[in-house]
Amino acid sequence: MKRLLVTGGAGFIGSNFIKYWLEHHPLDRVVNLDALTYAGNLENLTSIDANPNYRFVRGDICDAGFVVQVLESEHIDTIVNFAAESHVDRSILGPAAFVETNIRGTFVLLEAARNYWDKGADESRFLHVSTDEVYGSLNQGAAPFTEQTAFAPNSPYSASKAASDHLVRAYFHTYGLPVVTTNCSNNYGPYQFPEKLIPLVVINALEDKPLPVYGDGQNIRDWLYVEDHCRGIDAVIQSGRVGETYNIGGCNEIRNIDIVHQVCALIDQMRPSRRPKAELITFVPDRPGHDLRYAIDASKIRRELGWEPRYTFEAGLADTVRWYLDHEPWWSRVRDGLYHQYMELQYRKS
Ligand code: NAD
Ligand code: TDX
Repeated sequence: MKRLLVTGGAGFIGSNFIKYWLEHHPLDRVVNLDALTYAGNLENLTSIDANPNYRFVRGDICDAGFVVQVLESEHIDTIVNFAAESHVDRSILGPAAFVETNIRGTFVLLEAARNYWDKGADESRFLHVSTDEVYGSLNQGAAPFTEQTAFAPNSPYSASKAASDHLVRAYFHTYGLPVVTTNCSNNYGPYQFPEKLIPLVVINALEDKPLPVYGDGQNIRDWLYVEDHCRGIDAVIQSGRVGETYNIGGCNEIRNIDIVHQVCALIDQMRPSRRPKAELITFVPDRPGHDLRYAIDASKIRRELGWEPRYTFEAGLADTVRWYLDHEPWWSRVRDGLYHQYMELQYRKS
């Protein structure tokens, strides 16, 4: 039986992960430590509220005293660090929070784990959830990112994640902390906050608002259904080699403009209206420093741990669009006053 501390468990991937974990490892205990920023939402977890093996604690990963107290009182043996500021556009508008949570927060967690596990925790493990964006941008035709690709982050977000990955690596080499890092490509699926491309486009299309495509829409991301990411993290927790990093990706490169067209076609089909949704597509000024292309070589995790994505993009995207159609109260509620302020600031030039 494991005792997990999941940080950032009220966000998109963290909440999917906690539900995945309790379903597949029902005897384990999961403590969810989350600050409930704009991106954290306990509504994502109502289905497990009553599970006696689950507990939510509100707190900040930068608060060392609080983190230590949770580790000790819950006898944590496994830390899964999702907590982060995660949106590239927000990091361009205001990078300070990214430095604070992503770099200092990870440092605080590492220090707390080092001190706590030094007192004798067997079988302990610190899994740091990171991103493919630390590797920078690929030109067309360049080979996908491997675990050996040199870091070249281009946004304040990716730079802060790269810094945290370096700290995690250093805690293994210097202190022998049992760390593993996963670098995953773009996730999509239920409960993703509607500032990210896919949910933003779905919701704007449903409301007949412009569908903003940055630049010429030719940028490419490698999309992975969130449940496949959760299974990858599970495999690395169970059997990943300590001190290693594992790339996780869908082998599924798609141009932004094609994604937007696919979302429009799904909505036209699932909720027919007089005007095809693709008519709402609006090209808007590009994201500063916009990375052209990400692509993951996931052969290491496939070879060592037998992980492979199970969802095709067609199936995953259709499920996702259906989920947003069926969960209007969820996305209506997460769009509070601060969300509208952010949207105004981000898309004001459009
Ligand atoms: P998210 O923004 O949806 O959720 C982040 C969560 O962290 C929220 O619940 C928020 O309240 C919490 N949080 C933020 N600051 C905190 C703090 N100081 N202390 C405690 N909790 C705090 O993010 P996501 O998309 O679920 O991403 C989760 C992790 O996965 C991040 O580390 C991100 O870098 C990484 N990642 C995301 C993707 C993706 O496509 N979304 C891909 C690869 C890696
Ligand atoms: O309105 C938009 N229009 C647009 O063209 C938005 C929000 C995005 N885009 C483009 C920018 C990207 O090329 O779509 C692509 C995807 O954008 P995001 O959903 O913001 O994701 P991205 O910037 O690629 O980063 C995501 O994947 C890696 C996550 O937000 C990160 O947390 C993760 O590390």
